[in-house]
Amino acid sequence: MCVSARCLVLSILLLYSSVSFTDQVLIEPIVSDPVPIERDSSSYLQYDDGIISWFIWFGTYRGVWFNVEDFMPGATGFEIEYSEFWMYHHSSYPWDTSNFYAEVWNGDSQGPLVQLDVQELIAIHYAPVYALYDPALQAESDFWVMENTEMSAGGWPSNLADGTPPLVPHSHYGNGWFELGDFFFRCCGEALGVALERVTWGEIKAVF
Ligand SMILES: [Ca+2]
Repeated sequence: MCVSARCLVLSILLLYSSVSFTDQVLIEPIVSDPVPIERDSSSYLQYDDGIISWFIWFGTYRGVWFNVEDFMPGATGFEIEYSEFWMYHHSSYPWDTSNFYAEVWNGDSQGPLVQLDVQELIAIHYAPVYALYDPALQAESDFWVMENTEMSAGGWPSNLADGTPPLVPHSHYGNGWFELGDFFFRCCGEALGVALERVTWGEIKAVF
């Protein structure tokens, strides 16, 4: 089954239940983050635009490839304090389990290579769940935040995506890039390399 056949447009379904969708339905964006999150001064990385359009349960693994330089040019790595996952439960497509593995891997666009962490989380409908890392994970400048659904028989729990595809896809559903938008997988932490350069530059200025 193609990926679009397993994705549903939330608003259309909720507002126009008589619509018979085939492979794809026009996207009608709805609300942004329903739960504002208090964030500290750490760097918060997200590719999604905060406006939900899709939910998806295709694939055993679904992940977002983060390139820290998209957010902080010159960064050589990222110290991850927590990752964040947004799921969506629809009564017509119920989850067979709420449990999933939250995984972090080093790796670039070619795919995850070295696993840094795995934790079992319990998904909540339309609210964030977090994997906390103490001590923080030392990730390279390219890494993946992933949902592993192997506890489910059908790729559940389903996760959210926005409806604004980036020029370079960053969301992957295991068999290919999700080209309709960006998954709501995010992370927070500190960029590595950038601060050091600032300190070094400060010292140089002081000396000369
Ligand atoms: Ca987007």
